Amino acid sequence: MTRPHRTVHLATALLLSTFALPGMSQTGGHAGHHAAPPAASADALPMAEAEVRRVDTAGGKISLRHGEIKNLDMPPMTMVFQVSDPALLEKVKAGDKVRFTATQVNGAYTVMSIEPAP
Ligand SMILES: [Cu+2]
Repeated sequence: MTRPHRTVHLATALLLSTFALPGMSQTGGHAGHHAAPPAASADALPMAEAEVRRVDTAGGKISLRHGEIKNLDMPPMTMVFQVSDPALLEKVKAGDKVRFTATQVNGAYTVMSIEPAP
């Protein structure tokens, strides 16, 4: 009974080539893919605690002595973060105890939200 088996494979090949054709004919599809917004949203990130060491408003960076960051699998340490919005740096100053969320954006650790600790 090799005949039905071969028929199934032929049908699969036809199906695959049918699905592949529309994608190959789309010349503008690649650029559109890269313009897609990042899946990460600040709302979904867990809050971490930190003390502000230095605020670099001009450079858009902040140095934090932070506690564990669960979503980044990072132990407590002092390090420099990028910020997603320079306006975040206006809310805090060196010495402040803060709560913040962070994630990786294009490989750089980035603060997505920050607020003075209650
Ligand atoms: Cu760190």
